[in-house]
Amino acid sequence: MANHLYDSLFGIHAGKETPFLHLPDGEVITHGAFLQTAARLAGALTALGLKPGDRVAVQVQKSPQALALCVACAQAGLVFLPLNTGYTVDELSYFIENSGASLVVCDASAQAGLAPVATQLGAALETLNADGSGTLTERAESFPPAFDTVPRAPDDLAAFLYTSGTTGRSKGAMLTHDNLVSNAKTLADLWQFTKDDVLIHALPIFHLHGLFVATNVALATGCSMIFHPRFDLDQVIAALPSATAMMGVPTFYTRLLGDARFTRELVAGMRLFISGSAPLLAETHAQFEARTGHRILERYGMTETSMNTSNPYEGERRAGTVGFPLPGVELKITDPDTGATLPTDTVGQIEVRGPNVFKGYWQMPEKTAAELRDDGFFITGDLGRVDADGYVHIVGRSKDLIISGGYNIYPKEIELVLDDAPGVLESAVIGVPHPDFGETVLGVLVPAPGQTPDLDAIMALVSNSLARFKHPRKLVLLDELPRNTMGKVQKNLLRDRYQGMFAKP
Ligand code: MCA
Ligand code: AMP
Repeated sequence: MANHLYDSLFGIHAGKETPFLHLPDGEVITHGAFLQTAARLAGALTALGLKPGDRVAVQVQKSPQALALCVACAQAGLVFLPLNTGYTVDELSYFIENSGASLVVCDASAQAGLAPVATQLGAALETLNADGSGTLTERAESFPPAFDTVPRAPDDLAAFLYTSGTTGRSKGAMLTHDNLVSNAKTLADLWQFTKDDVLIHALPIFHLHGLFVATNVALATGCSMIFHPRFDLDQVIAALPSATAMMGVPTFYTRLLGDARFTRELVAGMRLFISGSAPLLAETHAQFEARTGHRILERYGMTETSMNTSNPYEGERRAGTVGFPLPGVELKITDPDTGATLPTDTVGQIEVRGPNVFKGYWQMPEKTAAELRDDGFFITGDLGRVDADGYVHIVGRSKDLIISGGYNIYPKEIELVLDDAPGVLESAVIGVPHPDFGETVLGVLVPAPGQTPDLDAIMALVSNSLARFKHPRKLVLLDELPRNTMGKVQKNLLRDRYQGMFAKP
């Protein structure tokens, strides 16, 4: 048996001296050299005693070695579990425990904090730093640059990506080899990538967007990537004249538009700008076209499903829509109460089915059953409609979710911390419009009778338990939360009340 992911996307480049990664310091890593690094890492992982199907939890800075670690896991039949570099030890403990990870790989600076957790949970701990050094790299050096790929079937697990839940408990979305392979091939074809493309990669690699959409499309076609450690406006502007394509979240595009150096001439060699992970304002779409002559191609996806829809490459890219279902993906709009399919132009819940749809949530059969129907349709939690021309419009979310700069934040997780804070009776966390991040987090607190909560102390409490990107940008006090007759907090009224709080000056 072959190894579906490795043989379909990664290993096909073995021995090729074609450029794969262009680094900011001018270094170029070829496909062949990259795969040799991955093979050495696969050797080291196997020698550590990891067996096919074991989970490898990875919280490291973005680097070529970090990307090679993902490939090494595929080659060795392991399940790669990337984690946001901002997560606190509290958050990490949950992921390591819940996934039953056998190995944790972290930056050396996080080693002291994580060692007790790893020991307690029976996981080995290795380091991998932003510059590629670390104990794992040292081990890998003694292994050969080739590795006997472990057989894996299309339905075997390749990755776990945790997504937060509306109850505040994160769920491990189980992605199979074929989920990743099928989506990468479809997208590479649809977006007309070729080996001559040069893709700007400034996304983090702990989310599906940067880790799989961008990287796997590049690997599926053998093109190269300008690989930036993070989105840095100056670096991206410097890279644009040498690039042909870019993938980003809307904040990338609004930041570029905010810079006078971003001109039609600068992007003369570009053929494609793709946006996703959060809604792109029609206003941004129009400004972008006026400035550059390019119409941004917006697409829609989820951790659980990879990409579902995309605006067309050749046809009209319609602002405010996410285009058509991808080839092989079925999409329907259903009534949230009955599950019945709704007619054209009627708003309902978006459901999708196809080879892209994940296998379920790790060890959470009830949650899986609640969202993944027996017939294979996945209930996305997004609300939308399909217009008469077939374009999908996302009009809202039935899940209580904030998307800030492309990061998903589940209010419940923050409310649980705020509700426990001294002097607080209850809280509601909402997303309000923000000029840079699209939405940002606002915490609304109701003081306990006769008490005045210390907002600075509460922010300190939040910092200890939650990653920085989840922190409320502001906390406000309110005498009581608006509720409907059923007693449910009416967050829409709160959003209306505070919507102008971070408006542009
Ligand atoms: C950074 N901070 C944030 C965010 N990013 N806070 C809220 N939301 C964020 N997205 C914090 C920083 O820690 C910092 O805190 C402060 O906010 C300001 O940082 P700044 O320098 O402005 O931010 P940055 O480092 O430039 O990052 C902004 C960013 C980044 C470039 C937009 O967030 C980013 O790369 N986002 C992409 C996320 C992504 O890939 N999403 C895909 C997931 P302090 O001031 O205290 O230091 S969704 C997905 O994968 C699905 C499948 C899909 O459809 O794609
Ligand atoms: P994640 O948890 O990272 O998988 O986030 C997936 C969610 O991001 C989707 O369910 C949508 O709510 C949102 N999303 C992704 N792409 C888009 C888009 N182009 N427009 C609006 N929302 C999007």
